[in-house]
Amino acid sequence: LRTEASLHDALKNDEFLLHFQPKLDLATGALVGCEALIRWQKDGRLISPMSFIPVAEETGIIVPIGRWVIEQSCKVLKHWQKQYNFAVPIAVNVASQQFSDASLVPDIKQLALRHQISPELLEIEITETSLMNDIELAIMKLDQLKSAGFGIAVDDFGTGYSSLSYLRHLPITTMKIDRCFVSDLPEDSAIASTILMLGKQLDLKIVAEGIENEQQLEWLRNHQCGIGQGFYFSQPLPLEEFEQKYIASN
Ligand code: G
Ligand code: G
Ligand code: MN
Ligand code: NA
Repeated sequence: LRTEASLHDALKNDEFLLHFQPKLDLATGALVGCEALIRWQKDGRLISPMSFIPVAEETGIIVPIGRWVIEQSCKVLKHWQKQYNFAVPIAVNVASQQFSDASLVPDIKQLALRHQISPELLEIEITETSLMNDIELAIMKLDQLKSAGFGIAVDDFGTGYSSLSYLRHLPITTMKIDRCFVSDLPEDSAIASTILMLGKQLDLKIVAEGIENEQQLEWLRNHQCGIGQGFYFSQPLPLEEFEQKYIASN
């Protein structure tokens, strides 16, 4: 039952966990970051966020769940520092309802401070659509986060309705090309080319999402896309597996 009460119990009983998907430098293959993706472990099964994030947003319980994701990411960063003397940034997804909540910015700052995490190691991913809900307020919040040093990525770029005139006022650091445009590659490359050009003009890092095959990778490499993510490299992995594959070997 994906109800507010069951999500509340899941938080209380510590039933959420994070999987991590690597982001790789497409020129060198080096690990440059990862995305944290929540799962709900219930009765021995993993439940996808697609089946509970919408309810969490409608009921408002996304705020404490999102806070748990950020705090858990801080703990993992701390663990990597201690255990491996190594760290790459962790990107967390911030839902629209969570971004609108007044507690978001103070929460992130407070959690990073409490866990002594350098803000550069935390990146928030916000969809274009969430940003455009209230563009003035979004700019204000992102300014606060960016000036504190946190990374800010626009997720699923190209699928929303960003106003290009506002884009240059958004204090973002990264644009993530939505995977629907990557899946069109190499045959249909108009949108991917345009996003890459735009990102270059605005001096942003570009991440291609959803890379699934060699042909897509080749095209992206040849068109100076800096960073990539997708099943071709790796599915999102449980923490220990991610560490073994990408952190411990460094
Ligand atoms: O891993 P997949 O991993 O199946 O994620 C499905 C969807 O759920 C994606 O749109 C992803 O952005 C979203 N999602 C995954 N983890 C989180 C999270 O921690 N918070 C929010 N708000 N969305 C998440
Ligand atoms: O919405 P967001 O971009 O945060 O969602 C991340 C989602 O994309 C997760 O569900 C993740 O499992 C999924 N994902 C990551 N890489 C790939 C890929 O190569 N192909 C597909 N179809 N999904 C992917
Ligand atoms: Mn994302
Ligand atoms: Na995305």
